Formats: sequence, C-alpha cells, structure tokens
Amino acid sequence: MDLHDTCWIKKYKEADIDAFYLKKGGVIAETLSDEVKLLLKARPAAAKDAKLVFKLSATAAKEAFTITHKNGIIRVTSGDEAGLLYGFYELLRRLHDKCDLNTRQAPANAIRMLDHWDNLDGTIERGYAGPSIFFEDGAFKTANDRVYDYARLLASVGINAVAINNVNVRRKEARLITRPLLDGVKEVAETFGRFGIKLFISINFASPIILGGLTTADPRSKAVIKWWKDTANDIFNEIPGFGGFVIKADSEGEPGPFAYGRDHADGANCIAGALLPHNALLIWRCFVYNCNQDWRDRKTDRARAAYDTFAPLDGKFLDNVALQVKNGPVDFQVREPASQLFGAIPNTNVILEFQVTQEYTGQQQHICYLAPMWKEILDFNTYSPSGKTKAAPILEIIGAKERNGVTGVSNIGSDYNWTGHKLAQANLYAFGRLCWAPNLTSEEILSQWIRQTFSLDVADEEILFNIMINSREVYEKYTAPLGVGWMVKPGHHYGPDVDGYEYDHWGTYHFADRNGIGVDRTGKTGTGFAITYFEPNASMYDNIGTCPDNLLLFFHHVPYAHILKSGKTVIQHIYDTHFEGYEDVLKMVSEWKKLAGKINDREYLNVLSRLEEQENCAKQWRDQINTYFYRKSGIPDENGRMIYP
Ligand code: GCV
Repeated sequence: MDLHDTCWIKKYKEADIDAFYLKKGGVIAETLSDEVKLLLKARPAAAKDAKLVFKLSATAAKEAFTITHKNGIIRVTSGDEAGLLYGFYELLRRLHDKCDLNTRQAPANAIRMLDHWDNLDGTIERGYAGPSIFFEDGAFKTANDRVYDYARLLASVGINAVAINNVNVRRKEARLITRPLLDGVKEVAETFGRFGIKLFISINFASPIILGGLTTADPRSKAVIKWWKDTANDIFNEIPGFGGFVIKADSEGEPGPFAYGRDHADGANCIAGALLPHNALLIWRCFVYNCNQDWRDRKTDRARAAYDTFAPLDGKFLDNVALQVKNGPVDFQVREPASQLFGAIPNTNVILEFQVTQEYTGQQQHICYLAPMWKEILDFNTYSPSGKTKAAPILEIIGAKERNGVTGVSNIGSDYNWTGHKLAQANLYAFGRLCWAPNLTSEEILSQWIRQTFSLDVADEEILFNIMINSREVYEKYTAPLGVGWMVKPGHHYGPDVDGYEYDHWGTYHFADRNGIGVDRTGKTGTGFAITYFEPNASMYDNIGTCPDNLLLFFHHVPYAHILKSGKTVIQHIYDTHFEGYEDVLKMVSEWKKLAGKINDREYLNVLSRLEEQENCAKQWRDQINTYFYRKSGIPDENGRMIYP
C-alpha cells in the first residue's frame, strides 16, 4: 500500500515530488505533471494551461517562498531548495482548495521540530500508534521506506528538525552518538536531509562515563570537556549536516549537573561548546523538578520548578543553547496556564514544547483535536517587559530569534495510518501548520486537513468538522475539572483514578477534602506560583475574583459551594460538565455513523472502534468523578441525575 494514500498528502502522487525535490538549478520543472494537471482541471480555465516553474533565487530568503501565477506560468521561487519544497506543497494545497495561487510566505518560527520518544528496542514512550519507525531489536530498522515517507509528510507541513530517540536515554541509546549506531544515524540524517530536515539525537549527560570510560561527567572537568569535543568532531566528520543534541538533565532520574554542584548553565555550556564550531544546537529541556516530593509538603510546587531553576540563569547560556520549555508549568495536561518561563528568559534562546502524542488527552483512543489548546498558548500575552511592545504573546517571543522555535512530541508510529487513530493525524498536520503560521485559525487548519484527507461532500465535511472542532473541550468536560489536572491512572495515564497520584511523590495533587478542592498557588497563602507571572497576569491569577473559571482549581483551593463566573457552584459545574461530556461523546458516535459508506471501511471502522472505547471511558470518567465528589461533599446534583452513591 502507498502510505501516502493513508494521509493528507494522498492526493499528491510520487511523480510530482520525486521529479523535483532537491534537484539543483533554476528551472526545476518546466512542464506540469499529470497529477498537477488533474488538480488544475478543477480550476477556472485561466489556470488550465499553466506552466510550472521552480526557481532558486540568490536574493530570496531561505525557507521562504513566493508563488506567482501570471500569463499562464506558475512560478515558485525561494532562496533554497527547502523553500521550494514548502512552496510546492503550498501550491498543491492552494490548487486543491481552488483558491488564489499568488502568495508570499516565510515561516514564523526558525525551528519547527518533532521529538520522538522512541527506544532502540522499537518501543515508544507514550506512543499510541504501533512500534517505532526507526528502531527495532536494539538497532536501526533496515530497508526502511517509512523514514523517507515520514520525511516527506513532515516537509509537506514545513517541519525542519527531528530528534529520533527518547529523551530518557538509557545506556544502549546513549551509544547512538558513536559507531556502529552512528552509521544508522547517518543514513536517517541523509534521508531527512533530502527534505530539508535536520536530525537531532537525545543524549545522556553521563555519556563521558557511559561511553568514554571517565570517572566523572562534571561539566567543568577538562577531560569531560575534551570528551564532548572529540565526540562532536567525530559525529560531524561523519554527518556534516547534523543538527545537534537534545538533553533531559536532572529530570525524572536522568543524570545532570546538579550531581557535581553545578548549575544548568554550566551543564549546557560544556556540551554546547563542543557543538559550537559546527554551528550546531544544544536543546536543553527545562522539565526539571523534584519528582520525589512528599505529598504532605504543601509548599513545594512542581509548577514553580522550571521557572525557579532557569529564570535566574537567563543570559548565561552559550549562543547555540536553546532552552526547551513545555507549554504549561506542569506536564501537558488538557488545561494548564502557559508556562511563566516564556518572557522570563529574554536573553536566552527558547523553544516551546507541545505534546502532539496524546498521553494525557486520550491516547489516540479519544478524539481530541489539539490546535485550539496550542493556539491559546501561542496567543497568551506574557506582558514580558522585555518585549518590543506591551504585548508580548508567546508566538512573538518564540518567533523572534534564529535559534528559537517550536517542538512537539510526535504522535506517529508504524501503524498503517501513522497515528493509530485516523483523526489524530489532524494533530500532526495542525502542529506543523501552526509552527509555520501560528496565526492560522484552528478552524482553517481543520478544514484544510479534512479536505485534503477525505473525499467528502460539503455536508459530510461539516459533520466531521463538528465532531472534531470542540473535541478538546469535550475531553476536558469529562476528565479532571477546572484546570486541576491529573486524576488519571498512575503510570500509563489512561482512564480515571481520582486519587491515583494524590499520595504519590510526583508533585501532582488536587487536595480534595470534604469542604473543597484545588491547589492554593497564590502569593499570600499558597505556593506563590501565581505571582511568578508578569503583571497583570500575576494579579489576574492570584485574585480569586479574576482567575478564569477554567483554571480556578489550578490556582486556588475553594469550597465546593464557591460560585463560578458562570453562576454555578463548583460542585454543580463538576456534575454538569461530566454529564454533558458523556452526552457529547454519544453525539460524536451518532454523527460519525452518518459517515458510514462515505469514508472507506478501514478508516471508518478505525474511528468507530475507537469511538466505542471513548464512549466507555468517558462513562467511567463521568461516574467516578461524580461519585467521588458526591461522596466527599455530600452535596446532591441539583438536577437529580444518577450519581452512584
Ligand atoms: C519522556 C512526562 C511523561 C514521560 C516523559 C516526561 C518528559 O512525565 O509521562 O513519559 O518522559 O514527561 O517530558 O520528559
């Protein structure tokens, strides 16, 4: 099967792409391929006989492109081949959408990346779409067309960097930066390189010990500094276009500079120094917190941790270090405020990290279109005083520098349709589109994806659109309420378990008792997290009267009878949203059934079977949450619906 038949580039056939990608020279394709001609036939007569010309221009910017359509010639111009490739896909989108072809575009973000949490044995941490496309049984897969197909898929939405292995780097994976595994890295890097994508490897901070036989990984040790330099030189001799490293240090058991009494700037600069002569990047994750917290301790706050560790280090990192910051201060929950680190490290490169894989959002069993959530983060105004204007939205902060950008934890695996749940493809597509153009709306992106992926009539497209567009809100309704997060089964994180993490050491608590629920993160009585934001955000979150309802329990501990801005009490809101959320899922199922016979059976049944699971799971969530809070509070549902006692 052609894997492209399973996704949004199915309508663009091999010939178009292979005919031109990365061929040098001015005019890359003089004549139209059959596929493009076919697409053009759907257009008004004027475009029918157009010639297609791809042109590199020394004066044009790299990665940016211009498409002009004049006197029967469609001309795509860019400063480099990657830009031509992006222009080509944009042209196909426009032809397909039958809209004006003339456009001039440049990516909003310099780094547009995907991270894989793939292990050498082929498993994927938080992967929900089959085994790794890169690895199996401790080695790189051989005769592997999937990587080529994936590279093309990513190029079609403008991704230009990929890290292929898990940030939790075990001893075996640590060896990826040395031979013989480096040969496999080289091969994958070459395949990605043909599509303008740089390859990154996640490394282990203790590599000088694990691989180099040294007795220390102290970043100030001369031997350690030399080891990293020699290792980097070896890699770049082999793979000149290598992108660099990603590292998770001092986080969830991974080694890091704290063991040597050093800070994270020391740690990062030691390794980045080795990459600097090669103009390569060190991506240093900020997901650093105490994962051995005592649940009795109500002052330590995981939400503060990244900020407390990294804000004081602003400006102390080498130029080729980028700090990678998760979108929220805790961990990819369905509702969190934006991380307060954005805007707080203006003198440091920063990469925003989203989770495309649905660890906490239904694990590709539930429909959860994530673009609306990502848009909220991108549009969040940090009010950072370092911004050029009073408005300092995250999208401007990350778009401002050459070594800034966005990354996402990938949601793909070896499943025939890439993402396990067919509709989860929309998240990968949306992620790429938002990295390129964060001003696109969630609605525009979803419509594009639907049109490109399925062949439905307008009424059926609308059915699918309506199923998906509010699916994140639906998921939020039947899971943990009002921003408090978690309440998932520990370990795998699927399905409800209200107290699953309540007495654990991960720093993720809801503090529900018979009177109320929520985490007091205020300045006066709580952990002080709220006031680590810039004003006016700090006061807005700190003040119970102005804190948005949907984040109330993230910032405040309130009685169940507390009245929300909506006019409802917290307890009634919990009951209402959980009943509604489940009803919404039932509606999704009945709407999807209307598409029977309109979508091929395999795809139709793929989604239907998952919807059945979503329905069961949403019911569990509804009943467990409602019963839990009814038992705690003793307050009945105003509407007398069934809550199990
Ligand atoms: C790769 C969460 C996930 C972990 C993940 C970690 C991280 O805690 O549950 O699987 O580790 O985030 O982002 O490093």
